[in-house]
Amino acid sequence: MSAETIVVMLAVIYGLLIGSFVNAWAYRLANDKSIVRQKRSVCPKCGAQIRAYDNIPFYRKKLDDAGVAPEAVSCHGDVADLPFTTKIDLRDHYPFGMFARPRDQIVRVHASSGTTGNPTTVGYTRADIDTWGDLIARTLAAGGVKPGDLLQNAYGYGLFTGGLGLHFGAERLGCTVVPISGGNTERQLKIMRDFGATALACTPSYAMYLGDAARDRGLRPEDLPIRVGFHGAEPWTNELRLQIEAALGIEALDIYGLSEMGGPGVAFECLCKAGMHINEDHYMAEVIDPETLRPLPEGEVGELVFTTLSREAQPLIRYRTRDLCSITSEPCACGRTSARMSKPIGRSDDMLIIRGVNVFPSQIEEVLMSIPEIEPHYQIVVDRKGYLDIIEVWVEVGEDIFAETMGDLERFQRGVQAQIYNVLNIQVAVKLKEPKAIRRSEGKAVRVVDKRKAL
Ligand code: DLL
Repeated sequence: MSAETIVVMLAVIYGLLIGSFVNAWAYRLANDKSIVRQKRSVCPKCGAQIRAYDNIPFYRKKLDDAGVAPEAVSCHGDVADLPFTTKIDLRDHYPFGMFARPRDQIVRVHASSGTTGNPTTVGYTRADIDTWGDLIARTLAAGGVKPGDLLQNAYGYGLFTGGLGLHFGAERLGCTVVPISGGNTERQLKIMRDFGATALACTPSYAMYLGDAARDRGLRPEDLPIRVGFHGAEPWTNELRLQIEAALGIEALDIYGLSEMGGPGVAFECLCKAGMHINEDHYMAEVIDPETLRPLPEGEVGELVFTTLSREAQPLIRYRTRDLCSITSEPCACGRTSARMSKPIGRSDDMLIIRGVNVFPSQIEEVLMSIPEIEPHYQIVVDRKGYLDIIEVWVEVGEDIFAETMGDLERFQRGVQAQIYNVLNIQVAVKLKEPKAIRRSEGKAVRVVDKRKAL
């Protein structure tokens, strides 16, 4: 073999080696998920989806099963192709199975009632808490609240997101917060006047209760320093708004949220009171038909579905809220450009909201069925006394129980009430009924009679 031939062959081999190296490098670049992800995570929608896929085994399996690989989960992908998440999914992964961050990065946990058994837990990283504070500050500012205002926070503190959610947001804005929590109306009215509260946060039913209580004590709206109230956690009407405004002499604004999305602050009303502005920089909203599960056009009433865009601890993809409402992107007179949701007009499941507390009839059934003296016939009767919801649980008991003394009967009744309280955290009145006293149904049993006015 001549020297020239050897040189040519070496050059060819060298070229082939270099070529395959360059190819492999180019291939790696094109396929390296971290590079693809870096590019994608610029878009918050993709960032959230990839965080969920990468860090939550539930989502990895769900998206894999649906044939939606992370590559397909892109800015250009249609969110309608992604599977939904439900409260049952969260309950099934109780307590921390839906967290995308290790437990030592979770700085807070809240919880809300689940359909049966376990509650659903909600985790927050430090950044999540900061974002939440920003969203509540934004909510309060939209109602004209400024640094230096004094917010009386009568939402319940604890696992419920209302109390602490409003608390940190108001501090973030620079308000003075009075963490009075719910109840003790006498003290609420005294503190309101003595401290000079200029803003109020509580459920709409409690705001009305406070208004009535003030009137009963001879207080006029102008005797109360409050200018504005932020009322949510339960459905309420514009008629009730007018009554709260008249009773307390305030602007009464709606605030919407749910534990699964982090709590209050998902959407808020501005002073135009023309629907709630959705914080679209943090939550992507869709309205779907609860039967076909297909997205509905703007303006049509359906079930609200959210995808979180910024939550680190618990990103959720297409979470079905079960709240029925419509969305508009028509400009608002306030100048904000975000889409607005209507007041929720009901739910597509059987969850009841009693004085702001979520109650699933199945939770009550679980308690009742664990008590041997109670027959499998019961009815939950929900009514409204004044502006407060009341709940009675009628249960059938065997003949023999009525042979007991009055004292024994009352003790039994109180025992059942206490067991329900332990699960629901709200007081219910248990009424013992004789056998066959509860009307039987030929079809579906009527377990819940909701006598509150249609919303
Ligand atoms: O209720 C969070 C919240 C606290 C919102 C304080 C506003 C103020 P959950 O206990 O998980 O979270 O209940 C969420 O309550 O799916 C709706 O059915 C209902 N809900 C919340 N806000 C409103 C509202 C809090 N403004 C569930 N209007 C939601 C109607 C509301 N329903």
